[in-house]
Amino acid sequence: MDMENMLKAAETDSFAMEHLISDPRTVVVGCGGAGNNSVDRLQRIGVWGASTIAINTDRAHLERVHADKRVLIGKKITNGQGAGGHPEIAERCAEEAREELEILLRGADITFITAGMGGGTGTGTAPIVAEVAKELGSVVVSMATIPFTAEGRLKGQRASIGLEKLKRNSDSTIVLANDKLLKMVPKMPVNRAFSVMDQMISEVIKEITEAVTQPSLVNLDFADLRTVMAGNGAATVLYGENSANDPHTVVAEALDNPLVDVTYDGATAALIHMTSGPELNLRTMNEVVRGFTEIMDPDANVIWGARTDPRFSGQLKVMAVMNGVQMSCGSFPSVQMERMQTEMACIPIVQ
Ligand SMILES: Nc1nc2c(ncn2[C@@H]2O[C@H](COP(=O)(O)OP(=O)(O)OP(=O)(O)O)[C@@H](O)[C@H]2O)c(=O)[nH]1
Ligand SMILES: [Mg+2]
Repeated sequence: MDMENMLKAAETDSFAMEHLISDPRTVVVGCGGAGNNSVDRLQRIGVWGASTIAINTDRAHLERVHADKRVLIGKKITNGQGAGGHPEIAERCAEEAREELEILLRGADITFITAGMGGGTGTGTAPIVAEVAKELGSVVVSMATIPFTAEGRLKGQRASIGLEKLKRNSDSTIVLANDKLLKMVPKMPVNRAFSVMDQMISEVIKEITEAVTQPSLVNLDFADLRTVMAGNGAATVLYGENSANDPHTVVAEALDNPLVDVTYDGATAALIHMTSGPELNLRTMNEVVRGFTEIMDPDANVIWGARTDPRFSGQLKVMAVMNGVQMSCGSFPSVQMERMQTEMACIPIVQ
């Protein structure tokens, strides 16, 4: 990933947005403080064709957020003051608002849900929002961050439990570890580091949406997305950007930079999308796709698309969503973990 550009974009909101075609209908829902902040950033960079919804139990936070719709839930339960780190309180708020959620989410073909796991509202509400969207027939792609080790053991445990529920209710759950920010932007104050994460989340949503909505050289469509995302798996997003002359480096860069610790063997599906200048040729495309498939399960379902854009002349940008990856237990370093044999779930050991 080109960190320089990512940082610049995070700070200036200058990331150029093309207009998206609004079919299929995309809805992005941010749950809780972190989710609301990601939606706020997405709204600022402006994904045309995707509508945004911010959901919170915290009125003060919600009032600061830019979104097409802002929904305060559980007014009688939290008095608009947040769930105070209690996912079970937030769950009650979401259950109470179920009908309202159904009205908001009806008609969406793709629902992106974003939340920071570890607090109350995002952890408690995101799985219920996912469940409602799924029941309405939408493809549900969740993007969840897991807390910094430094945030402590309790948050790690809450995050782990919330993430399992979210995974169960989503077609695909993209996990991003905040600790990865320490490697990428170690000296950055925490608020700005969070804004880098929010920027990444926004860009992934934009990339996936564009991959299926914008006309491409090799087209991906909504049915492809549904195929790749189905299966209740954990997914990771990989980004690489470099010279178009060197597709190997772009793929290596992408594979070296997962936003959570994962192993790729056994990965069941991937959606690969590349963008390059008009000179993009078949050989480059082939090398990129081969670079990913080589490290995946031989039976993996790989779907890919490509778009040319004069602004990317000489450059090659690759984004891949890999589904069914194994999340290493090291991803929850604040909690001692044990890997379950049968499933990829990580369960906390309470000492
Ligand atoms: N990406 C991102 N992550 C954040 C941000 N703020 C907090 N986080 C992470 O998200 C986790 C949950 O925090 P919040 O989203 O503020 O919590 P909440 O869901 O609003 O929960 P309550 O306030 O307890 O109701 C934290 O433990 C952090 O790891 C943010 O602005 N952006
Ligand atoms: Mg909050």
